[in-house]
Amino acid sequence: MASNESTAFAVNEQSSHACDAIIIGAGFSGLYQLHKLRDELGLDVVVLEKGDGIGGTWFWNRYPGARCDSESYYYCYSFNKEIEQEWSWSERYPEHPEIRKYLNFVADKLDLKRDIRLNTEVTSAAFDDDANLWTVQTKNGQFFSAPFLITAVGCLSTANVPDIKGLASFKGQWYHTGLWPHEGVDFSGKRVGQIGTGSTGIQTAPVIAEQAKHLTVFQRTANYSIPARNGPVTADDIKHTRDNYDEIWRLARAGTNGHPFTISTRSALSVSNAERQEIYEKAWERGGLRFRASFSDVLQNVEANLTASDFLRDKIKTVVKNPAIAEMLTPRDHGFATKRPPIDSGYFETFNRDNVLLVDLKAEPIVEVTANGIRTTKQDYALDIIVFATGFDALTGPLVNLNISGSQGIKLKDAWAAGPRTYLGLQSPKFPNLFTITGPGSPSVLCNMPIAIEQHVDWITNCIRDMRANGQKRIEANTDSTEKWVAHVNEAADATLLPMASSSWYLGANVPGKPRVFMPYAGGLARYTSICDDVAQSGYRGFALS
Ligand code: N01
Repeated sequence: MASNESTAFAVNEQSSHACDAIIIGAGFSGLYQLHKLRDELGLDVVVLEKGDGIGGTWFWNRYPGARCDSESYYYCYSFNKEIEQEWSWSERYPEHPEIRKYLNFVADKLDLKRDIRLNTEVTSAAFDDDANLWTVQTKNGQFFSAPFLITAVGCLSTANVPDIKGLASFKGQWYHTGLWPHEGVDFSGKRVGQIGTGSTGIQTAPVIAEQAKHLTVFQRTANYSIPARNGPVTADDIKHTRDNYDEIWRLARAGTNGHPFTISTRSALSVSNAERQEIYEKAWERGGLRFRASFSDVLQNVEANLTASDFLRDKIKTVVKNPAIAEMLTPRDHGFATKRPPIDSGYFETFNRDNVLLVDLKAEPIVEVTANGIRTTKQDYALDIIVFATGFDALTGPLVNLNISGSQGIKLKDAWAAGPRTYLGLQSPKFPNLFTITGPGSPSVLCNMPIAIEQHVDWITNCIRDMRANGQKRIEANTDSTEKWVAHVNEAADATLLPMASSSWYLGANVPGKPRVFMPYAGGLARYTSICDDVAQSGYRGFALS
């Protein structure tokens, strides 16, 4: 292990900014954390943001068709009545520019921007054990130091571009959806190849197909998808949600996934075939992620899951005209919602278009990218543009890439070499005073994110408040409590069907070489919140405070 001296920075005092807390990232998490620490606790806080604007995931994900999968009226903050009552969404599922507009509205309303440093990419962070101080270095050579460091870097922010032979030789343009050019991409007259059919690929393919001369979709794993049924939000809808927000937020916090609807208490196996079909039909017509809530055991019982999977497989046949293509698009290797279920606007219909071709990569894997396109084991596909909708190094990638060294110089990358080890998804042993918003081991990506974020930020803020009130300067997760939490995260996942999808990014399976560990906490938001509250009330059981 490296000594503390070798990893602590030699800081030039003049270039260093000292404050009470450093937050990395200016998305939903960073903005709310800044507000809480600065405006409620009165701390001196700085937010360091790599992008030249705020918005986090919504700053980077500007691919065609990028919109939220949670409904707009609850994909927003719940902590401020004025914001809640003043803001109006235009669509059931907001598109990325509208979400950025919302976050800018919030940031302006709360006067947050004065404490956000844009174009400031963190390149490393190191903890000084003697001073109980974090020092953060940025790409432009600045240093920031503070007793508390809070990562608000998102769960899906490190692009996963597969290492395909020959990509550098491609004469056309290629893009990853999570790093989309702000000026947009002109697809007109172009032959486009899209790799990936997760939530992103399913959102973007219909839009690209409308704009491009030709689209080839390279599919490795067929996916389920539910129609989003997007549409405008009416004045009546707005009035209804504004009048009912207290109940909406109560429901969202009381549930498993931070959505303001309850999961049915009935088993899919407790009703007749006809009744089950009718319930699924209604959920299909309503659209969106709520389909999952049709029965209590869709994600708990293999037989129950099969009823939902079969219903959705049949729907593909009714939409896609060519039976051979419909079969290629039909998922057979995993049950519905064991991977994050996408929702779509015309995805399966896209394969009825004359200018769209589907390539099954299981039957003909990619061999290489050539100067002119993609070569599979069967043929060459000529392309002008390649779109990588290939997902992210989820949950751990954004944290490990910060190059964090904790107590006695231990690197986060090494501490997590066999998979992330956190206590409550909030802290890791040997990384004192470092808090992670929606980190691995917390419900995070299994939830409606703003609600999960608010719970984490509130807990972290209360913890810092309590520490300051008690004159404590250091908090660190115990190894013992961390090991127990990691075991509990596994138990919670094993009580569901989620670990069954072997190619899921929840398991890190999408990134070659990444350890296969189920990362988010699947025990539900309400249960998780009560565990976190109980830990705090017990005087922070499982943490060492001094
Ligand atoms: O990424 P993914 P995503 N060769 O990892 C394929 C959130 N999100 O960006 O399944 C060929 O799900 C891969 O194939 P396989 C949401 O939580 C939210 O789509 O690994 N193919 C898969 O088809 C979501 O779950 C919104 O076999 C390769 C695809 O690429 C998460 O982000 C919108 C490959 C990647 O799918 C990630 O979604 C969009 C290779 N080498 C996304 N490598 C909202 O609206 C990967 N693939 C909030």
